Amino acid sequence: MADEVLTERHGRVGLITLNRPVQMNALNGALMDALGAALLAFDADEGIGVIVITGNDKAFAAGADIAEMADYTYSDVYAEQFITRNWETIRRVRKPVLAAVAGVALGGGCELALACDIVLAAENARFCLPEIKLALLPGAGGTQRIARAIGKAKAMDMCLSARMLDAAEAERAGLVSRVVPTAELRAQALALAGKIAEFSAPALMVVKEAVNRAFETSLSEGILFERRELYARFASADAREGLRAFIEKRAPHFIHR
Ligand code: CO8
Repeated sequence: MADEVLTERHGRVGLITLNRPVQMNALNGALMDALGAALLAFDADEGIGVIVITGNDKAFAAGADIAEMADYTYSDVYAEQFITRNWETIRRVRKPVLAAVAGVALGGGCELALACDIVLAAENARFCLPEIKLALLPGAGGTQRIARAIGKAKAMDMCLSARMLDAAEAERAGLVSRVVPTAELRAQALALAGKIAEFSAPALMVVKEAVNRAFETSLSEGILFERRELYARFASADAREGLRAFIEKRAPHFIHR
């Protein structure tokens, strides 16, 4: 099997590199299946705290593989559970997932970044949802996540006119959290992920779940969920250690329990 994704470990960070450079990392079924398997493997690995997904300098990913989709019929996509089969995997990952985006993040590539928890962009990053040019729509969560990420006006502009955002505008709009020099993207992504991965793993999972709850529920239900999770933290070894370490003016030693 070709290596559609490459995986590396950097301390407590699991790095996944999308690896179809000749096709600008177009997201065919094999790549998405491999990405899902790599995500689940890192998610189950107690030695990993944070997962980073990246591409290459030219392309994070240029979208769904157009050649693969060209002859799809309704029966094909229904039977194969297109999108559902491998994109729902991303939603099952409990650890923080950071997208490190250089070059183009188009269509499904932009949607993949949107499905991650933090998006770090290189100065040369470009974000676009050009599916309308193919008479399709951003169908891997794009219409829903882009509206939540950047608001209706810009979301409609991107989806209806295929307008491209450069890294600076994407940061202003709230699609990405930080912009870094292109040559430093990988190092800065690993450094940020490494810093986060030192925090208590179960606390990170709870934070991710709680923030994501904000998109799924009312404010009062979300706050109730948050409060219960805060109470539950007091039953954890790591919260006890974090509080004690502060009082004792020393660095905490988390055991991820
Ligand atoms: N699918 C398949 N092949 C692609 C794709 C793609 N999305 N993008 C690029 N390639 C291939 C090209 O065909 C070319 O191959 P070849 O050399 O064999 O002709 C090679 O990659 C290099 O591309 P270019 O020669 O075009 O390189 P340029 O630097 O001139 O342009 C671009 C790069 C701007 C990325 C250009 O290739 C482009 O516009 N690509 C298409 C972008 C696009 O429309 N993406 C949206 C696809 S639709 C989609 O994502 C649906 C989302 C919902 C479902 C998600 C499920 C995964």
